[in-house]
Amino acid sequence: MKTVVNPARASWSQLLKRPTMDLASIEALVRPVMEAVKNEGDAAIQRYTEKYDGVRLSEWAVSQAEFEAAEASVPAELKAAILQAKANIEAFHTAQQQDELKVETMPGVVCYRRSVSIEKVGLYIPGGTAPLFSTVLMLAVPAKIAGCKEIVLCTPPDENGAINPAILYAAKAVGVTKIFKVGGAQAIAGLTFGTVTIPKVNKIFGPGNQYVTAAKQLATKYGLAIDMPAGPSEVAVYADDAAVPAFVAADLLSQAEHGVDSQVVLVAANEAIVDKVKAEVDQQLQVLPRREFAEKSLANSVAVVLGNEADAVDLLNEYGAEHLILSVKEPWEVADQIINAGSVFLGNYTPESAGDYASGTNHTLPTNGYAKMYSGVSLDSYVKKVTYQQISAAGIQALGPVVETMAAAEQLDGHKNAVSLRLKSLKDV
Ligand code: HSO
Ligand code: ZN
Repeated sequence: MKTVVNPARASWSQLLKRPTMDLASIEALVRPVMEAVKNEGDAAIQRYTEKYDGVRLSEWAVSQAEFEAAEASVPAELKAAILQAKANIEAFHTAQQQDELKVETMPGVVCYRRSVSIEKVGLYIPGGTAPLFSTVLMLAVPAKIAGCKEIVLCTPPDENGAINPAILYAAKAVGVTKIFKVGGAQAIAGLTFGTVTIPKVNKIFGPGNQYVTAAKQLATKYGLAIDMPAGPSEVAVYADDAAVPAFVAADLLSQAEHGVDSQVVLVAANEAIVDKVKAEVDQQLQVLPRREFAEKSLANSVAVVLGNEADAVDLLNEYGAEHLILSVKEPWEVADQIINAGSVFLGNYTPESAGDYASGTNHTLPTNGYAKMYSGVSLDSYVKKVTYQQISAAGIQALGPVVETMAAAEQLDGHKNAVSLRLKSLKDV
């Protein structure tokens, strides 16, 4: 992790550059998978599962017996933790339900907007080195609260054709019952086109490797929606003398351990803080099981010393971190000035891990600077807003002439007529 002291503003964007992803070359690999699933359906899914997951399955849907075996094998302590996390995530996301008011914009003209759930959603849960059953909660809890009719979950099988029991337990606890042992681009393709086994959905959610990310991007070209463009996970920590160096180091490492391409940024009020944090990082790294991942991602990372708080805030806003931890004396004062971040963690006792698992906020968040224009997953991600209006006879008499004038000026007589006929019919009464 290199350290830069008071860098000039002109150098910030170079300094904060994320490792670039070459999506175009990956897209070339993923496109044939999408096409094959589109044309051959389940046969292609089976072929790719055998090729990439090393297992030939005749049945991809998780059976009742598999759910029961998972239920029996997850330790009681983990079950209780999952249920507590679920309750907190439910509480926070239920509070996001809003009843919108009916507004009478003019006498007799009533406008209304309502949230309507997206009917069919697909949730992707990656396999790989860490089984992210927490992501099952993050994606399925709001889908349930929103009232999505069909919630389909895809996750890759291991070489024995099995799925991590905690993933199955979490899915069952939330009420997802359609789970398919299919991963990678072939899973996204199945959800995009539908096969005999896998239902076609309207929107796909969830993290994944670069193949999954590229496949999700392609899904949008076939008319589906996706949660957001995804990139490697990241955290920025802003530390002043109120920070505890050991805590800051642990927070940096908790994110760095995700993968070799994770990014961490430390912004510190002075150089002494950076030195203390780095010493702690070195020490904590020694005993970290995923040390190899963490070391590699730390090599891509940077510590920036900025003595002036206003400069630090500007730099953090320019970076737009997925997670931002404010380990400073007055965290709310700084937080109020933060405009670009996926999720903000305030004070010494608020590790990112809390939000990753159990505090209640969602951990599916915009990476790669997308925090500048995207929000993380929330209840809103699972609904569309439909507007309604009803105009009374008196209402159209008041509003009609306005529409007639505008329609005539746009030279759209058909539009004008739709109003004029009604006004005339009212005059005739
Ligand atoms: N930090 C990850 C989420 C996660 N962490 C899941 C642990 N499990 C992306 O926000
Ligand atoms: Zn994490």
